[in-house]
Amino acid sequence: MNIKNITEIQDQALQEVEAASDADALEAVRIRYLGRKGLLPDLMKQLKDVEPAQRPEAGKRLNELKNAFQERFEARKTELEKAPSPADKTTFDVTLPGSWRGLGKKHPITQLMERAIEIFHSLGFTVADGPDIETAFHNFDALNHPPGHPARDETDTFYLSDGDLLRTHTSPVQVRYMLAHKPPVRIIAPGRCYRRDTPDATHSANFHQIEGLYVDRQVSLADLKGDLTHFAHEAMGPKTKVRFRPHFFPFTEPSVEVDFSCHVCAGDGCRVCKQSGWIEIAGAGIVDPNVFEAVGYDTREVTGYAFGMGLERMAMVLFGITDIRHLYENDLRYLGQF
Ligand code: 2NL
Repeated sequence: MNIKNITEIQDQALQEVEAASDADALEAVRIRYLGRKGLLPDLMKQLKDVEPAQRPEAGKRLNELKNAFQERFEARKTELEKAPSPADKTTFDVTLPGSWRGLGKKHPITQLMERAIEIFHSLGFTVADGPDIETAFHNFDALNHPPGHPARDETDTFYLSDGDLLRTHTSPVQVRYMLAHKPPVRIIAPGRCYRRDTPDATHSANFHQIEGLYVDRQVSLADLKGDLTHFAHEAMGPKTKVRFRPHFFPFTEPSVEVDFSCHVCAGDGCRVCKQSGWIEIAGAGIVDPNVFEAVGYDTREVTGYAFGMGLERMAMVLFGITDIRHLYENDLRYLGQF
């Protein structure tokens, strides 16, 4: 040990004190130099080996080192205590561009439902809704499904233990509406429906329908044709053709199935319409008098038309979706395309 040595150690020690970036680092520096097994106590012990002539000077320099260290240590400690914590120091650069998280999108079923509502709204329809859990009366009896009708079967309908059920169509919404309002009626009932189907590419136990009901004096099949044709032109383009084929539904008589000309090939025949040129869009008909009797409407005063369409089916043909399950797997990369 010599005087030059001590000066170098002092320079080094003071630099380290200065460089300590927080209280813990500073304490570590103090322990390294002044701690019981630190460098300074060690140097003090070595004093006895220094040449007697130089010993007083060396001792003095060691004391100076200790004092200088302690002084810088205290100063740095106060500095760090006053300084804001690293978290507080984080500054916010208001000129940086924000991070882009991408826009959300409506589910294709929601998009279709909102568009259909908009179009029927322009024809004077208002939206009605009702419960998903229904009574057998509102879902079946009032809709001319006699006891023993196959749709009522436990293999087709989800029943609750009290005999109520998950609605199999949105028609009970219209039944409730008619029970609560006198004619005329012009409503649409969009919503979730449930059927006990085994899921596959075209069947889901949970799907969406939009139904419409128009009741007034002298409502006819001509009104139904005109309104659904207007809907076709608005939804699929003004060149869309519409055709009605005879069919059967328990709650309408006569009943029809409604086809729109294929939006992909305009009727020429393609993969989407299975070479027929037509796509089946809705079921409809003139409300059966038994339905009006169940809700207390006078069948000598009023007639009505009703229709129903499945939104998943429509989404599949419009958007070219090949498997209904894609609509419910909620892969945002898939759904974001529509
Ligand atoms: C289909 C067929 C249809 C109705 C729904 C209805 C409602 C009342 C009275 C009479 Cl309150 N009818 N709804 C009528 C005919 C067909 O839907 O294939 N839907 C996907």
